Amino acid sequence: MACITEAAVGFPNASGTIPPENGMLPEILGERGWNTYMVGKWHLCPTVEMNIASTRRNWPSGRGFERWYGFLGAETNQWYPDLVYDNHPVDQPKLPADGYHFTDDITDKALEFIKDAKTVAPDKPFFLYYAPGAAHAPHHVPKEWIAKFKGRFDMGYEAMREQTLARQKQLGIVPADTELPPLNPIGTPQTRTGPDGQPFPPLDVTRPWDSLNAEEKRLFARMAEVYAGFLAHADHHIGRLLDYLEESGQRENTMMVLVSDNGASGEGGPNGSVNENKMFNGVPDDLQANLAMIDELGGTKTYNHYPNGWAMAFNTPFKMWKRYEFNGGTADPCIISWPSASPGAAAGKGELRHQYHHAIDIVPTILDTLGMAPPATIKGHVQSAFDGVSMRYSVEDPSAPSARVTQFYSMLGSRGIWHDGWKAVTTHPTISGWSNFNDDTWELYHTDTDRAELHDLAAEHPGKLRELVNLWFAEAGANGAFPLDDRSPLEILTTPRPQLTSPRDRYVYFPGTAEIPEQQAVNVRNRSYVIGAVVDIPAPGASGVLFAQGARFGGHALYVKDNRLHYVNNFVGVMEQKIDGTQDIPTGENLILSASFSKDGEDPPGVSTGILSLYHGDTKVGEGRIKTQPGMFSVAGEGLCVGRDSGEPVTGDYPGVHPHAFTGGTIRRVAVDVSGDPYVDLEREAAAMLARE
Ligand SMILES: [Ca+2]
Repeated sequence: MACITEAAVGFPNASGTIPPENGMLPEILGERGWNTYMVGKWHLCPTVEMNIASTRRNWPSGRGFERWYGFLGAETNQWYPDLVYDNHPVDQPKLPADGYHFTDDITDKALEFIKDAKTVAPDKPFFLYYAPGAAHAPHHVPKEWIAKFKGRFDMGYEAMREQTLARQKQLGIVPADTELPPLNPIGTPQTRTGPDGQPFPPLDVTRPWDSLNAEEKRLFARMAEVYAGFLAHADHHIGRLLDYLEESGQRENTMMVLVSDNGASGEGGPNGSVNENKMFNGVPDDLQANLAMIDELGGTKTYNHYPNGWAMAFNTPFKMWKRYEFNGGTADPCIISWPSASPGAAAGKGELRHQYHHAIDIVPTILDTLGMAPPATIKGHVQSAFDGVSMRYSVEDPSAPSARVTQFYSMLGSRGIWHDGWKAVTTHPTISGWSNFNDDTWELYHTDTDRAELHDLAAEHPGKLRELVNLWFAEAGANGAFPLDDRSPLEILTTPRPQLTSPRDRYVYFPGTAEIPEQQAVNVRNRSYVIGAVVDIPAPGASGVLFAQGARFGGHALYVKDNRLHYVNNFVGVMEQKIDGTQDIPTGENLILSASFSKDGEDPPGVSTGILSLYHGDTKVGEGRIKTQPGMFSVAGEGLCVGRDSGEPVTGDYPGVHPHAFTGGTIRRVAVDVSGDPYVDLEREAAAMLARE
């Protein structure tokens, strides 16, 4: 699994799947008598399998977890999560207005799972994989948690880096002579262009704090306060798990491993974002619009991310962030609490270790601690050999040399390799579209002493650099890292990927079914479409959602309010384009209420513009010019539904209460036609369908 499923290109190891020969810990432990639970983020199955019709072979339940509760995709709205429970999507137990938050919810579930089995079999061991949405975007957290950090980031990101580094030195986390890299360590649009003259990606430029005006400083500092609140809130809930273990006498008999999954994220770009979906759609963020939302940050109206200056500060003392193979993208904290009975546990308490290790070393460490050999086969699949090694030796002997010798890295066009205390890394901007990988500049660092990768020794040690670059290619071949792919987010996200059924000209949906994930639903991007609902309305007063796809941060919906038909197209959360019916909804059976978008141009390229018309049967009752979203409505979740809008609503204009169900009539079905045929043909087709019933 060379990259996330949303960037899968279908080559071996870039298919969004962890192959069965790479067995997972719950698959191993479940067979040996452990109960196995997972809550939170999965993101380890292909998008084609993130739906109710798919095989569950790559779901947590297919990979050894007996019980699970969380979301399948890359991220989820923490107020309106894309919840799946064991084998099917479920509605959240309560709404944000009633105190719902995802971290709170999954922690309750984790405790429930453990307690359920402990009640029946107190001595049976358990394995829990707890992966909160925190602190991935969106940074959603109750206001009181944000307030705890008021003013704490006013010093700006450069000053914060200095304070953090000083504390790290005091604690002995980094060598005493560690220095801070400059902001913009790989260049700026002024200093660098691609091999074919391509621009330096503006997303990866950091604005110096003293170049910001007072309003920008206020906004950027608030974004960091929100993030800190989100993380502290998650920490609080992790504490609830520890409290339970303590109270139930299991604390000293439990091994705990705490890691983050990559460096802090630069996805917020130079200015941060109140809606990161803009980035995925190639829509620039607007500072004034963001400023206007400052008091909403962290709440239900934002899908927010801090500016990349904070990513660098939170990665102190490293360069760059997630997506990059500099240490800012790859170095993570790892805290291990050993069961008190394990060798060296008492000696290692509260101590630091400096040996080089990687996430792939965690499974061998746990098996080693349990005195358990990995199985030769799982469900008939012969298992691959571990590249990772146990870290247990380091507890017993802090001065032992690193048991790892080589670690290979490659991500979205950035490449690196660590070998025996040295590291070679390219300065290639990720998701830049620069390509021409043979022209990449490789830098060489002695990271045993230079953790911040500040002193490039490539010119001094060309032989060492050659050795490492050659080793990178050998490891890349062995790990299926080719082809390299540095295309833009929009190109990557809109690349066609497998669907369970081949694309159709016409999709028919029904009320009362599970939400249809966007990847498996009709694709209305950059084309004409007609949404037609066939309804029975016995008397005036029908109201609610006929069709909805997406959310506040991008989506569209057809609904009835005040006895009129309405269509709204929420363009990337930037603007709601609303078309209102000008006549009262008729009553009767088999009425066709529809919205027809006729594309007549693109502005800018890739963004369709055209006329959206509303109809009652064949009578036009409204029209207006709109533009439609070029990329996905949502990175994950917020699918298509009929008769309600699940999760976050597309608009605040709906009548009634969440999920704004259609009432006062019956929806027979909703058809979405993308054949490009004119409206009248659709109606004829609909009439023919009715005749066949
Ligand atoms: Ca929704």
